[in-house]
Amino acid sequence: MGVQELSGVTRTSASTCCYCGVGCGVLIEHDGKRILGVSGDPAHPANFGKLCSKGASLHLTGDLAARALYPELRLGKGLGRVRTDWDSALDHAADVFAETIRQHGPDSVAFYISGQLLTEDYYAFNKLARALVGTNNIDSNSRLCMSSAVVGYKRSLGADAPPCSYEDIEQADTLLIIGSNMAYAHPILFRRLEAAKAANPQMKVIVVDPRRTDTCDLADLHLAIAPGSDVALLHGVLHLLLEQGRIDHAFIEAHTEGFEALHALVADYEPARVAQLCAISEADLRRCADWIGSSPRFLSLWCMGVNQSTAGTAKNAAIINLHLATGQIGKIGSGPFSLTGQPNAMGGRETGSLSNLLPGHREAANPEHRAEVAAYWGVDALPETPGLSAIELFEAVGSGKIKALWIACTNPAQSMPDQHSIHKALSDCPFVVVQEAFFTTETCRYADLLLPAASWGEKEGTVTNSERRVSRVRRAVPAPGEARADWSITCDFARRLETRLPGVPSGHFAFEKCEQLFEEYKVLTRGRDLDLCGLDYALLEARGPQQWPFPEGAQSGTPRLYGDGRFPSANGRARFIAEAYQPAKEQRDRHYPLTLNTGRLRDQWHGMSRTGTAARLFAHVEEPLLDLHPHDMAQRHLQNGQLVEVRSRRGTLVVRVQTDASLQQGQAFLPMHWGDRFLKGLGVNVLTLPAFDPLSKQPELKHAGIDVQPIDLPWSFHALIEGDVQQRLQALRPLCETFAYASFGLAGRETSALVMRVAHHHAPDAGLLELLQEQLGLAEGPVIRYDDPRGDPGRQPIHKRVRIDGGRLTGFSLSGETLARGWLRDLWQNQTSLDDDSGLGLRRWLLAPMQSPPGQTRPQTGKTLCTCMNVSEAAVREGIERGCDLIALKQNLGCGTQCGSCVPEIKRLLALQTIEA
Ligand SMILES: Nc1nc2c(c(=O)[nH]1)N[C@H]1C(S)=C(S)[C@@H](COP(=O)(O)OP(=O)(O)OC[C@H]3O[C@@H](n4cnc5c(=O)[nH]c(N)nc54)[C@H](O)[C@@H]3O)O[C@H]1N2
Ligand SMILES: Nc1nc2c(c(=O)[nH]1)N[C@H]1C(S)=C(S)[C@@H](COP(=O)(O)OP(=O)(O)OC[C@H]3O[C@@H](n4cnc5c(=O)[nH]c(N)nc54)[C@H](O)[C@@H]3O)O[C@H]1N2
Ligand code: SF4
Ligand SMILES: [Mo]
Repeated sequence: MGVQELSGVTRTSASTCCYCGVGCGVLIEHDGKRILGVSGDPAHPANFGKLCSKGASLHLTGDLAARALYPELRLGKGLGRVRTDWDSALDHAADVFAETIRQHGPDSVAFYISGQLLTEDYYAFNKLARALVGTNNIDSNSRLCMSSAVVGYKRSLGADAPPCSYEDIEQADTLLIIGSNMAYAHPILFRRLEAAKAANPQMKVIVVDPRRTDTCDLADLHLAIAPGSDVALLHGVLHLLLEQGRIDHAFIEAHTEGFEALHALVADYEPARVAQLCAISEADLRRCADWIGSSPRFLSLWCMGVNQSTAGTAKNAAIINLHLATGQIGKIGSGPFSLTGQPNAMGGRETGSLSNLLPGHREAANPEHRAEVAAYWGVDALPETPGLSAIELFEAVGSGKIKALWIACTNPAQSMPDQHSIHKALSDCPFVVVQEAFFTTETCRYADLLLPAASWGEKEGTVTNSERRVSRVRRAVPAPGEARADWSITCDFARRLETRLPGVPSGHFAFEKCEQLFEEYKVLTRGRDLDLCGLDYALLEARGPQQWPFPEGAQSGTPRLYGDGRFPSANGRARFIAEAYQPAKEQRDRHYPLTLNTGRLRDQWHGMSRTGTAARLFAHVEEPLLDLHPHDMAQRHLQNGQLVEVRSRRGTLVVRVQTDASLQQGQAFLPMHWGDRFLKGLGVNVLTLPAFDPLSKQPELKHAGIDVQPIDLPWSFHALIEGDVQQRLQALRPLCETFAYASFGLAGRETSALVMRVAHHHAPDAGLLELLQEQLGLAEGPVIRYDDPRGDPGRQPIHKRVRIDGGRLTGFSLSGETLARGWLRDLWQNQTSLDDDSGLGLRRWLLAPMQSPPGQTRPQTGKTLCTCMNVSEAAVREGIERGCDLIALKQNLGCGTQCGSCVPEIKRLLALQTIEA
């Protein structure tokens, strides 16, 4: 635990992965200055030493060229930012906030924060907003993520607490995985499930997802329901359970209320009707109900396919209804278990970091709760005016009501729906502060004040994972430049604001260590459902991560809640919620005949500020691709790889399209990761809608009506250049604004290269092309060139550049005709010598108009399945053709032997092969 001396030079510090809500323990290897490696912490009860492809490559992320290193201040609207010092930066921020509050009141300012902050950071922001500024305008990106689950747990059970433990996933007999692609999004839990199912083949796994994802690899039953029809399905299941008498009347009687209304409601959800609403077979619906009803231990897991919906809270309630009706809660291997997305989404909920909450699972709208917190903080009162939720908050920024906005640890100019309105709001806002670790994000462009934040490996505190387990995050190395820990920035600002606001006592933010914040915060949980009072840093140090509640004097944490059937509601009973199925807001119609679904890729994280610095994380999926069903492709005469224009009611985007038979007809899928930086056109959320669930206010990011049409862009440009990828991307991206299509990615493993793809209606003028070549490092130096600028009628002018350093290709650009991009890239990737005999022979083909020279193998471009062992899909397919099974593939190629994230996909290829054979 903690820091451990190894060789005197290299040390390890135990910490927590900064990506998903599984909350895996990592051991950071470092020399006190730089992070050298990571491995899974064998002692951590979330992962027992395993890491997924993202966690295992953490040490490769965080290119300093992308990091925010110094505070920067904009000199005036429309002007650039200049470097400043912390004192000037925070004094200026305090001046502007104080003046805005004085002139327009406390609700004219707002804080938009993140589930990736640590609990201590969160607490500091909360106290700042509510006690010092006096506003409830503090919301977080958890609004886009977990807020439907928060409402779900509170409405049905009385408190926002996922009642289960990871062990329960292993102990269940029937698992309902609904709206979660845990193979990609919670890989280590999926590994645990894989192992459990292998040990207990009787275990039944039902996956409910409109797409056939890698998670379906473990499914005994996949219900590819129509998007948004979950409530109909769940009511249909309950209908059947009632019909078959498979409900727990004794439990309902003793521990719940409201069953009659639900009983009456689900009477309408007859199997035939439900099968039709959900577009599944009645037989599959019956099988699903059968397994759930006959299972001694039934557990459900869910995530964004449930929460990100205008019916998100109804979906959550319908899941919990099933558990209450069958008494499947509070027992080993059973319960409703929402998976949290971000590493500290839970901490945000605990500290009250949604506008409607207060610390310690309290409500901002509850006068007693406000009074309790105000008394503890030593202020007269907390603000009564309800705070704004993310979507409403940015609307208020757009309409000018909010005049000073503080954004920390989130990138709304990429991740919020309806990006046109978000970019406009940010651009119009008089004062935007962005507290960020990476200056490269879309939101940083709008920062009037950019504050550099310390990030993973450089800061300390605590996080809570999906199973309510509090883990320590530890610092291994100092933060780069002048970056500082979030809590310390927030408290420093707060101290300066205290002196500027009239009638405000000072001394509320005199924290010198983050531990003091934890100590102050935890008292606010005393006697409440999440009681943390028995925890402190010393205990976490000595005994490792612990699950709450952990009250003072407790000997251990609490793995499972509600075993006694008592719920934290006013009367101790859980509540059935009876709400009818409501379809998604945007249904397919003549103008928008497809439904756009969005979600995660295996190896990328959100807006890619961090994962976008590690070349190997692009190897699985290299560029933004829109997936369409083969029928929808054929109907539009689309070929794989063709560029299309995607149009929704809010915006358009140009991307390449690919056939994906895992989708149903009428559906499209775009990964959520590509924003405006890596893809011209404000990214995927230019298409999505801001409509939200009436209770949770969580937007419907999974179902947008779209249309897809081919777009003819005859001029294309493709370049790859080794080295300085972040600087080059930063310089090249603005030059692409005039093109119809531009996207960027990284390539390589030990050395990285920037890959750039552009297409347009016609060739750009010579000046712009020259500028691109200059920024690519292909305008001068050891560059061989070919120019055919004539451009016969119907033809594009052709320009090629190949850079050779030390006898090796280090970059190229192809303009007008890009056929050779695959094999040129192979030359780079394989570090082929262009100096030896065969290399010299290759040289004359470098500029030739062909896919690859005669006698050369076809270019091997294609995806890498196994990121850890660098094994391509092509190699796996070849192995399968030679007759290898999974074990042989692992032995021969090494794929799937490290983190295991690629195993479901390999199994899918194996299954495909069997079908084809
Ligand atoms: N690799 C990776 N892992 C991550 C993240 C990441 O960025 N990258 N982010 C983390 C975060 S913050 C989160 S919130 C989680 C998200 O984790 P998940 O929710 O598992 O991931 P998503 O891909 O957003 O969506 C899950 C699935 O919902 C399905 N879906 C869409 N519409 C519906 C519907 O109407 N009903 C049902 N039943 N399913 C539907 C989609 O097809 C998709 O497969 O992942 C976390 N883990
Ligand atoms: N279309 C579509 N959109 C979605 C979703 C979807 O499924 N589909 N999912 C939604 C969900 S569930 C989520 S959670 C959001 C996520 O959306 P965002 O919150 O915008 O996602 P990130 O890119 O992770 O943003 C976190 C930012 O914090 C920065 N950062 C990292 N570490 C630190 C630190 O220690 N301190 C500070 N101050 N900054 C740091 C990172 O560089 C990054 O820019 O996206 C939502 N948007
Ligand atoms: S599953 Fe992967 S991304 Fe999630 S916490 Fe574990 S190592 Fe990190
Ligand atoms: Mo999330």
